[in-house]
Amino acid sequence: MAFLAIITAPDPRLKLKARPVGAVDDSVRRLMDDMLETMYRAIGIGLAAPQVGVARRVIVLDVAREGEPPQPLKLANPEILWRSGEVVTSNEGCLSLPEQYAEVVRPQAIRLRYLDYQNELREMEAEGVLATCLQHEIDHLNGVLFVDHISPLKRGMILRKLAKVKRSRATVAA
Ligand code: GNR
Ligand code: NI
Repeated sequence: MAFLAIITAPDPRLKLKARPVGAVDDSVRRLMDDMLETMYRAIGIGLAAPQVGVARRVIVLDVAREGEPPQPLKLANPEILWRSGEVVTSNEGCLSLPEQYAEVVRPQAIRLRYLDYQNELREMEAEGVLATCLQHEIDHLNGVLFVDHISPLKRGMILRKLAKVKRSRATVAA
């Protein structure tokens, strides 16, 4: 297992459309395992491969709450088959937009198809926090961040703040 570096915005790699994997083989399984360890260490509930610089359609999640048994999920080539008409608003954060949060409206439930850790084609239905997190991760595979779902004014405020933090860190490092 290895910890991977998480990319933060602004970075062009977060805007790319990731390519599907051909199959979930040993190298994809290693990526999934490393991503899950990286996600747990960063105290996130999801992580998409583009966030660790890999432009492939691979995501991991665990939305179990503290004290509950872990529920790790490792998915490749996830594809949303159905979205509920009902929507919910959640306060979202992102490991690639550290310490930034905003209310995002998304379908409350979804049905999706994906390849599992054994390379089996599966379908699942999700609702609530899991559905929100799955949609957030699948967005990453399409180069979309949660700030792309909010008003341009709020998006600008968050992205400017992050760029400023990055500039000041770069100055200290130089
Ligand atoms: O850790 C995370 N929390 C979170 C909270 C609300 C909605 C989505 C998320 S996903 C995020 C981790 C992350 O950046 N995944 O891409
Ligand atoms: Ni994210």
